[in-house]
Amino acid sequence: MPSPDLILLHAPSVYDFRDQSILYGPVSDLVPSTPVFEMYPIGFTTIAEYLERHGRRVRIINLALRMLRNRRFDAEAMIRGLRPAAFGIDLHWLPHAHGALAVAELAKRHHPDTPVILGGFSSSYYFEELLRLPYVDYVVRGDSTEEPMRQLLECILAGREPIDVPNVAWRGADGTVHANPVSYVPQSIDDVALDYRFVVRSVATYRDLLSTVPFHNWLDYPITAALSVRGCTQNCVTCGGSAYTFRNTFGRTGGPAFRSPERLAEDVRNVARFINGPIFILGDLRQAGDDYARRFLDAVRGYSGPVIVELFRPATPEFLQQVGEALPNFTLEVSLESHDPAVRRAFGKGYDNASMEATLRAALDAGCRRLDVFFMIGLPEQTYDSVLATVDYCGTLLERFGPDGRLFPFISPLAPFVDPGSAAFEQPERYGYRFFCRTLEEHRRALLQPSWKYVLNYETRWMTRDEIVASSYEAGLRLNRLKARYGLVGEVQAAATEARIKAAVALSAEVDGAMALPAEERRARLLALKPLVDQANMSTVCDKRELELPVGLVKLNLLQAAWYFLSGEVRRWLGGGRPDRSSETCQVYRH
Ligand code: B12
Ligand code: SF4
Repeated sequence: MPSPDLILLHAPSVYDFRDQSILYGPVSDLVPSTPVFEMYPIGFTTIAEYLERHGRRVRIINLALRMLRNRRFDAEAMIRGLRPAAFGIDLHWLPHAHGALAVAELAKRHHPDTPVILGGFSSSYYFEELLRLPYVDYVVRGDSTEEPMRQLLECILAGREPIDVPNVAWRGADGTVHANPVSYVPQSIDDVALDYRFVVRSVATYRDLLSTVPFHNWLDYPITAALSVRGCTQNCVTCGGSAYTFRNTFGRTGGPAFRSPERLAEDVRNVARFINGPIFILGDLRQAGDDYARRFLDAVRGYSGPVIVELFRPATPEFLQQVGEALPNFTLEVSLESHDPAVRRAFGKGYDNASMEATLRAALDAGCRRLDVFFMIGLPEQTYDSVLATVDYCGTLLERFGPDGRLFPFISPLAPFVDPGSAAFEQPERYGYRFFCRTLEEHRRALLQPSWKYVLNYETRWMTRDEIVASSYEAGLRLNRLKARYGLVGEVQAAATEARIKAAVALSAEVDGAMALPAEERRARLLALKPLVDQANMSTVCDKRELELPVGLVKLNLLQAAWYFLSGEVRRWLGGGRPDRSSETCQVYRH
């Protein structure tokens, strides 16, 4: 088995989650991952594909997934046995603050001479704090690290300091921290690709399928995505991926980078050659202008597989008709955040209910297969009563649009963290937020708290942490009943969700009780609760399966995958490189 130049490791949120008793709560209900956040960043695949295209060997290891699937899987032993020229670890999502650092420490402990590189959005924000840790050697900043990583690897292999490599920060031999500017910020994403042949080849080379699987039940529900954009035109105030954060933290002053619409359409078709699951087109297609959206729809026209598109603002009936004609099997996702336009406006979205309701009507008329509508808890100006009024509004929407079962409302708390670098994190008073954690270390420690109430890094002027938790459970209960009434979930599933929420509420109270005990007693009490906590830790306020679209029985096209693997190898052997960079894919529900 060849020794890779770079091994990319994805850690669980909390490294020793299998031994800890933590009531995670509904922190990951609206994404495919479990609360372990086992999904690795799409960027792992674009980095790996790019480096391989430039002659390096890269391996991805999803440690989080391996640990989740097998209680006895020994992550430390695996790390000890690896021999790359460098380790790359994502601290992309802040909820990995504990796991990513623990894995970095293990990599350094067992391989003191092997450089440890951190990257991702949270690493970019906290790079100075990271470089004070003795087990972190480099941080690659920014939203586009493929080329900086290529140059950094060259330096590492040649034993040089990366003095002229853009976006890289590092600790020099004398312990001084150096930070090159984040100057590599490309304006197009046509030069990167999430290429499934990379994954297929990697599985064959390292004889290890599980390490590259993106999330827990992906093999049963292989949702993928096509990426239209890096950056965002919107300014949702709690989002660490807003235009504001991209400008201030990732050096993206010139606006988002887009993939050309024709390439994006090609991506959709390419993904479908391997995988029969739904494809999520990430980013509102109108972000780069109506012409971009029209060109994409023209290019993708006739693709008949399930495709999910998202809207960041209301759309015209004409636009939705065009989507329906081009993609006959489309699902629409839209985040209204709240029923109350004042709350929505305070969150950064300025549209009213009437224009969005007209959009929902038009989407149904245009033939969308499903219409997922998302609401959030923990927003500026949002009170406990306002959260429950949002659930009432879901009832109104279901009454108006719901009878044929295509409209699905979801509600979930903003958890566990308001994103670092977001407007709310940077100017808490202006937006009415109070933070319990500011530094990386404070977030790392917060993740070890015994229930999600204590993990939350914020409360608002309008809701305490207790109220955020209580309103989340109450809203979950009420929405579940509504869904049962409208036949969106079956009776058995609805009863199971109700029981799970009630159990979580009771456990939450038990944990609160334990917190009042002296340290030793508290530890014992929390450990005694662990079996119940583990049971409550899967989906909480809704069943994750509610988000799934039907997929066919044959989910992965193995023959096609094998053919691509072999054709790629033959081209490599003939020295022909890898001419056809194709599909950008990831796995998404709501962001
Ligand atoms: C698509 C998306 C998702 C998808 C996941 C896609 C995936 N597998 O990556 C879904 C919907 C599942 C998702 C889930 C979550 N997301 Co999200 N997501 C996004 C979104 C909209 C786009 C990200 C994207 O397309 N990136 C483009 C790809 C190509 O690049 P990339 O993966 O970012 O990687 C590049 C760099 O980040 C960097 N990099 C990343 N990792 C590493 C590692 C190394 C070693 C190096 C060198 C570089 C590096 O280099 C890469 C290549 O250039 C952003 C918002 C935005 N506008 O960006 C939020 C965002 C990233 N998500 C966020 C959050 C909080 C989450 C959740 C924690 C939410 C939750 N509580 O459930 C979960 C975590 C899921 C998990 N890990 O299991 C926050 C992160 C803020 C923060 N600093 O923590 C963001 C910024 C905004 C938001 N609130 O939604 N998300
Ligand atoms: S929540 Fe979505 S739309 Fe809003 S700023 Fe973040 S990435 Fe953009």
